[in-house]
Amino acid sequence: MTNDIQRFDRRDSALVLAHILFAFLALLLGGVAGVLQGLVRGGAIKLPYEIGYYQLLTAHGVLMALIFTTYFIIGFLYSGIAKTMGGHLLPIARSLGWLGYGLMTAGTALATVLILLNKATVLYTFYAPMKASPWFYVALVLVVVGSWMSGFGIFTHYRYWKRTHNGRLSPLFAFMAVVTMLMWLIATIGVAIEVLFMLIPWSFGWVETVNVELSRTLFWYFGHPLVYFWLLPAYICWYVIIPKIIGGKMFSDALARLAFVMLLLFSIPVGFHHQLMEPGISSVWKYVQVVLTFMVVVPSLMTAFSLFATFELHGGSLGAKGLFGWLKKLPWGDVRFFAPFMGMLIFIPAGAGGLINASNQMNMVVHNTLWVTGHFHLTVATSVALTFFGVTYWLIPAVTGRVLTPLMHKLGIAQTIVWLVGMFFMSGSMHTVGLLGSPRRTAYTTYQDHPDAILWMPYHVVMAIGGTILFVGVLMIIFNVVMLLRAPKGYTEYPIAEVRDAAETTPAIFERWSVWVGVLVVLILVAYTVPVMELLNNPGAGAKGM
Ligand code: HAS
Ligand code: CU
Repeated sequence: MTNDIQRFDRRDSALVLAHILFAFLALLLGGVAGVLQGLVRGGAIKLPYEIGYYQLLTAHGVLMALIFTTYFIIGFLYSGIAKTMGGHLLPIARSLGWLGYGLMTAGTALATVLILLNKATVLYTFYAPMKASPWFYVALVLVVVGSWMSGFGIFTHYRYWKRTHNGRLSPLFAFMAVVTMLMWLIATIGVAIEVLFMLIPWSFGWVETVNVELSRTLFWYFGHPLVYFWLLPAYICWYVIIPKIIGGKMFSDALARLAFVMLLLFSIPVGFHHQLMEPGISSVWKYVQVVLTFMVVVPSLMTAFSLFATFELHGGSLGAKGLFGWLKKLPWGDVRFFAPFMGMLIFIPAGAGGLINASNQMNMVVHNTLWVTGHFHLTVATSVALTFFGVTYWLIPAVTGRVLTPLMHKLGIAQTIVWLVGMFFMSGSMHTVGLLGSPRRTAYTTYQDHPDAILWMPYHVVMAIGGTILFVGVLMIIFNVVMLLRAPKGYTEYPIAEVRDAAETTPAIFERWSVWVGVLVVLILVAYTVPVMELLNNPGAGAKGM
């Protein structure tokens, strides 16, 4: 197909590459903070120059969880929009992308400087009443508004494509990119209200107090969809890219779109599952949101089903026999497959841990312990991160016109294995010691040699060992990115799968955005109106800050 050897427009390449490379820079800096804090907590080192543990923890969380992901995601989504919708970006979409990049980069630079100056040691969730320099919040606004610009760029391109294609069904990648960005836009309204109307006036000293519980509620209205904003692009890779890489076809376009619509609907009205142990919210509303949390698990189970079906059908077409015969037919030596597949595999225990978290009684056991830290190092730092790494191996050569060499496959597989080993030790001991009660977000302490703390210590040491292995993994992926940039000139495919012939046709209703946004708004109003009113009317809820 001529379309397949079409090269990337150089202007689009520049935009995509700028995002991807910035993401890896953030990963490197965040990784340095991560390994240091792991060693501190394990009791192996003390920090020099009055650097604080919580300062490093903030840098680690902000740079890895917020900055690495957001830049990578925007770069990836833009590349897929260009690839699947006309071969290049509309100039206006590209300009919005650059505008977003500029704003986000200004915000990131400002935030990083403030964290390094110890003026924003509030961790990546910046809970009040911990108070940062007001400019830290301004920096967050720049990052969020920047990401909106990129979202608008994607929407503009999508609408133009629909208009010029007689409203035809959009390519699956583009549909998923729109869902991801739509969810992001609606979710970030919550954190924007929190920052603009609560944290900024309070940190500048214009008002004296802040309603802590309301600010946390607004944060988690955003914070849960935030984790799905990381996951959905990984799902795009699993649905749209992986079937092509293994030489198979997508199981069903309609099922994939249904899963994404459900993820859009149920990702937002569920923030209370992060606040189950907090006072000020009545248990009725916590219950409602926990029910919706279990709803949002369904599209993930559908995703697991679709993936198994894709692998099975493909294996069957190659003559695989038995329940797991298809495993033998998968391209294990191909890093484009291997890294994301390991991400999928890890997502099974990672998701199971999420179900435990969401169950009120079990949340009492695990909340605020290292178990939760273990949970999100499996979800975002393994399932999502390994998928993004897997994408990088073909994305960089595809947009720069280079080849993915056999050596790169080997380096990539080695990197993946190092990551898995490091995470096995780190996240494994986090989960275990969390069950033994060891709190998260705590610097090195022996609690005056309390017997519990003595019990925890060996696990903290294993965490540090795992963290050190992971840091080697960070260095390896950075090395691999540099190698990709220096690979020989040539052609690398941008893999987009086709749907299998026997799949049902996709109903047009999936692209009736007004319907879905309407249903979503109703769900949000149901889940949040009453509890927010209660929080607003709570006298004495204000705190001064520290
Ligand atoms: Fe979570 C806390 C509940 C998913 C991230 N989560 C966090 C935090 C983060 C995070 C960062 O209810 C900490 C926030 C903080 O700092 O306080 N989480 C869930 C639930 C799910 C879930 C129910 N979380 C994620 C994902 C994340 C993420 C995804 C990031 C990307 N989480 C919670 C709760 C808390 C929480 C509570 C608060 C805890 C507390 O007390 O503070 C679910 O949506 C998960 C559903 C997933 C599945 C798995 C499906 C499996 C698939 C793979 C198929 C594999 C194949 C390969 C085909 C049901 C799709 C097969 C191969 C073979 C060889 C067999
Ligand atoms: Cu959540």
